[in-house]
Amino acid sequence: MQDPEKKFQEKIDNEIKIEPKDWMPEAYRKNNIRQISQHAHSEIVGMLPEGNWITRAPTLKRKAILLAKVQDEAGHGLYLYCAAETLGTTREEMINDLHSGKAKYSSIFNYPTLTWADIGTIGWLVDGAAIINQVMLTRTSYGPYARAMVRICKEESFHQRQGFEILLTLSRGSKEQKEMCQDAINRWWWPSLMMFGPHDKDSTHSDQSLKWKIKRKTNDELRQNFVDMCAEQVKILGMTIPDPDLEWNAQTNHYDFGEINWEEFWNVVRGNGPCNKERLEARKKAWKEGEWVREAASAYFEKRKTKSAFSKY
Ligand code: BYC
Repeated sequence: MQDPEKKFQEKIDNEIKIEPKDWMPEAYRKNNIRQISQHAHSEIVGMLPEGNWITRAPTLKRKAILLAKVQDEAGHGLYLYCAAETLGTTREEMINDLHSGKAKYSSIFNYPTLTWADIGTIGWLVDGAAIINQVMLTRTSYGPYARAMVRICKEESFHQRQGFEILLTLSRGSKEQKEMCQDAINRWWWPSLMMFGPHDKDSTHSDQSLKWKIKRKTNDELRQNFVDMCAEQVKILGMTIPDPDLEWNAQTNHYDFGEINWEEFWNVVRGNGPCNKERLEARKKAWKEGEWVREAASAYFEKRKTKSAFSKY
């Protein structure tokens, strides 16, 4: 009989997706649960900074678009929780880990949304960074995660365009609107670069994730793709990126850019960013207040099960 680990690696090498009932190394299962649940939490916590602006969006049209975007994010979180559940964890375990601080979510959602331009900037930069990362994840080796990513990426690219369009409108507006636009870009630029995680040399999971094709590119490679994309797009806005070291390098065919403040990154990841406490409190409150809905849904499910069992006779 063939060694299961060898068979598993052969599948990965031959681009055959790993499915829930397939044999997999325990570390592969755990690494996927970690990443997928962290991703799901990011979608759900990511609804909070934008949700803050639903009642204050400047027009009815903007309000409807923002509402739809935030609802999409709830949907993304749900597909991802379901994908993680296929690996043997439960929704309850994942939520408990988020609430206890054991599970992480993206550092970016611990920054405040101070003006309407922040909503445009989140769409352009945060969703932009998410797409660069997630397009690669449509080819991740775990089947349910890869399939969830295909759908999420389609919606995400619409999100990015709507964000850019908000900024384009502001960048062509009054002096105050232009200043608001530049100020939001200044505040969100560096935290957006941090979304890709630590430098490759400091990444804990990269080697294993690359070997198992959970990740296809490294943190630094994806970050570079993002910088190259934004450095061009910002010209259309007539705005600037707050980095004096940002410069085209004809030798590497990429933009050079300045050093990230890693102390700030780890501080936010460890729970001490500007909004960490507020975000977790909001999630805990929502979970508690939704208890009766979960109970009612379970009771309805049980009732339907009993009914259909009897309807056979
Ligand atoms: N924030 O070994 P590493 C979105 C942690 S977009 C917090 O390189 P890995 C959305 C990392 O977990 C955002 N923690 O890790 C957009 C690890 O700690 P643990 C969500 C971070 O996994 C708009 C340690 O640092 N996207 O959803 O190989 C609106 C060492 O890192 C961060 C995803 O989650 C960070 N930025 O690479 C609404 C994409 N970076 O776990 C929603 C899927 C690193 O050992 N995830 N850490 O305690 C990934 O692609 C990878 O997990 C990462 C990190 C690139 C993020």
